Amino acid sequence: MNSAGLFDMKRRNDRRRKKNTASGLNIYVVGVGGGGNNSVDRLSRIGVYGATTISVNTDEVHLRSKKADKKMLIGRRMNKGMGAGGNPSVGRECGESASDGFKKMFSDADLVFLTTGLGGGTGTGAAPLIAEIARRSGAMVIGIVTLPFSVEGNRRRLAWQGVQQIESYANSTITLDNDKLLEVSPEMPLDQGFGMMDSVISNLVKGVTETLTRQSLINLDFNDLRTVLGGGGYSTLLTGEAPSEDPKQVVKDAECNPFLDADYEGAKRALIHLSGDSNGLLVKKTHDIVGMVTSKLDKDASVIVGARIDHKCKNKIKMMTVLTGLKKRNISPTIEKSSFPEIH
Ligand SMILES: Nc1nc2c(ncn2[C@@H]2O[C@H](COP(=O)(O)OP(=O)(O)OP(=O)(O)O)[C@@H](O)[C@H]2O)c(=O)[nH]1
Ligand SMILES: [Mg+2]
Repeated sequence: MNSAGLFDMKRRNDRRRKKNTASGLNIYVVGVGGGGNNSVDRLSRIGVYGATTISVNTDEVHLRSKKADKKMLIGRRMNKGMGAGGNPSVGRECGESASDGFKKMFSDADLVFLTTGLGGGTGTGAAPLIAEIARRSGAMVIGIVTLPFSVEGNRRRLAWQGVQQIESYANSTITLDNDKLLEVSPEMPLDQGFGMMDSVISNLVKGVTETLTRQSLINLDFNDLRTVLGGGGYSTLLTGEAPSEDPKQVVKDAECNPFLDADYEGAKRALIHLSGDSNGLLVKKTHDIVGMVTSKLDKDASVIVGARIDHKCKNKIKMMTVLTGLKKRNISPTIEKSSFPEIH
């Protein structure tokens, strides 16, 4: 059950929230565990305007080697900075030992992106707790999680339990599947394959953050995001780009992204953001792209459109769309819920 109402009320009532940025929003991107730290490292290297990146891990050596604005080593007293050894209960305990630190960190948070590679000990154990603390602090929480390869055995089962726990606290959770890498590029070196996944994560984080924090032609504000993410149901994401002369190709490109489930038929809410240079974002082209997406939504869907001129998009149009209120998850477990092992 998602206790959205309760948590959001906390935010509305909290008048002590400090605004640390020009946009007035405090946005954090938190990577938990090895996979999560790798995603934050790649995102920190690309740079994301308007957000603070934070890496959280139980593994000191890995944490030290990764780039982030802030780093938090959790559970050092328990495991001496050596990781959670694939055990989510250990990961959770390490998270609990740092819960005051998380509460303090999120005390001024408006939006938290939480990213983790599920299936190991730290991410699977600590990320649900971090989602809960962020949400109880009054922030909106977007989870972006990856599932381990099926051949990783029991990790896949643990990961699904992690998905369900994160979903119960996050406003919206997007699940990516490492197995897709096998379909898309079986011969690619693993780090490059993970890099492709990370670019999906970066597109979402950068797209949403910069949409909220940079001046746009059609501005999206935080309440727009709240409207789209706040209504329950499952979520998915589309990102695509195409030459400005062929605007409909932008949607086709997004729908063909092998890492994302393009089945968004009947979605109840959508946030569609377009960027392009001044020759690209013409009225008719914008209209056609938005129309292509909305033709598949529920007939009463609420749709919020944003657009920004970005001179870096030379002769290109880019789209980033968050779709929510889906009846089914973008990826589903292949095992019964009742067969999940318990995390104690
Ligand atoms: N997409 C992606 N998946 C990763 C990456 N690194 C690890 N994974 C996956 O994430 C799962 C969890 O691994 P880690 O993130 O290393 O685990 P952890 O959360 O650090 O947990 P412990 O090491 O047990 O404390 C693995 O089973 C991999 O499938 C990465 O860089 N990208
Ligand atoms: Mg680890």
